[in-house]
Amino acid sequence: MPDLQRRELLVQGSAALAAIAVLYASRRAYAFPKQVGEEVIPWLDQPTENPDPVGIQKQLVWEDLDSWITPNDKFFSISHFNRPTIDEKTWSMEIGGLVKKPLKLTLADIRARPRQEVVFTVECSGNHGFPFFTGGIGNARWAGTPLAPILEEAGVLEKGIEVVFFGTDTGEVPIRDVKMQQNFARSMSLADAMNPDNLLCYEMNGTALPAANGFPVRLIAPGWYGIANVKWLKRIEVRDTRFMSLLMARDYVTIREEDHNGETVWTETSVGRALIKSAPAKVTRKDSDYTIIGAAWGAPIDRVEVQVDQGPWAPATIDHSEEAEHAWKIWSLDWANPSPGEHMVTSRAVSTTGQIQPAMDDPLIAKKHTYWESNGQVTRRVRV
Ligand SMILES: Nc1nc2c(c(=O)[nH]1)N[C@H]1C(S)=C(S)[C@@H](COP(=O)(O)O)O[C@H]1N2
Ligand SMILES: [Mo]
Repeated sequence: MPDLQRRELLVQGSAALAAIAVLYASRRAYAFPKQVGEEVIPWLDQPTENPDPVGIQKQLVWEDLDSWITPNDKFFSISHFNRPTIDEKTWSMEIGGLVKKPLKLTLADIRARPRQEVVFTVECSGNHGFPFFTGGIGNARWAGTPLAPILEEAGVLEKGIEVVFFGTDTGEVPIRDVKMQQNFARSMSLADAMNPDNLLCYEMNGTALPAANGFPVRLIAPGWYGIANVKWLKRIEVRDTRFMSLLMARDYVTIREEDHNGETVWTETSVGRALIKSAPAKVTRKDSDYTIIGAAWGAPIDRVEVQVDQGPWAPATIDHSEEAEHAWKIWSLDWANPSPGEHMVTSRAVSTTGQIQPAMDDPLIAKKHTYWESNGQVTRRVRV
């Protein structure tokens, strides 16, 4: 699009936004808690039956979202292999590979180190990639000790560029006719691993990590998709080449068609950092007042806009009562006098750097051939 035309559209766009802000007066500053006499209207479109109730547990039921922090007993969990039960008395973790001084840490050693907390929304990158998988997300206060000083203490050697995190869980990994029993493993570049936000985490919302979420110790990598947050840690290893495990280089790979001057280029990238996203959580009714409530995450969120049916995008009100850099933002919008019948509700998040959550027909989403990184705009159907 020529620059001038684009600018004109943007100007018109913001004028339109101002006009409809009056139409949808966003009076509700706090989305939670539920107000007296408020009723939740269930979405007409519901996820299909979970085909893997062992691997995928406790998905978020969006209509039930009523707190910024997701309680542990309602927090989703994913396991690709088995779900190990670990005895903390015999458990310890090694930090080895290309380091001057390999370390072995018990849970007590890790707990004795400086404590750091982060409120971080974990989303599985496959969330919204399948009709049965729309609740692979939760927000928790994680506590542990920073990883970087431990790597520093071990002393990464000059040629170390990659840090591999091995879980205790194992599963069968096939390549052609070769089958191997391997540990769950994911890696990060040394620079990414040294991020001061990364935690060797042993606590979730004030209690020991639940078994499903990685007891006794997991990696918490704020700003990354769920897959990077390796649970049931067993060993951390520094290596001198990129690590091409199942979950780095074959599964959890995003394959896209990109257009480069009329020619198709196929890109294949390993899922890593989270992407900007939002979703409507629920529509509530109190007497004749309707409210749309939702969440936005994956990038520093500037604003969220909501579209009903094919109408204009209306600015939602962000609830600033509970916020953190790596946590979802809860938003709401008063929906004045919806006409009786079925409606479609779509949200889109805009980041502080002007990134907009892509529409489902944006080439970023439409030309993506794999499930992961499904951060396209979410549309829900509701009858009022
Ligand atoms: N060891 C290990 N870590 C793992 C997984 C796993 O199967 N094994 N699943 C990953 C995936 S795909 C996701 S989305 C997150 C989910 O974290 P949760 O189970 O605590 O919600 O854990 C990640 N860490
Ligand atoms: Mo995941």
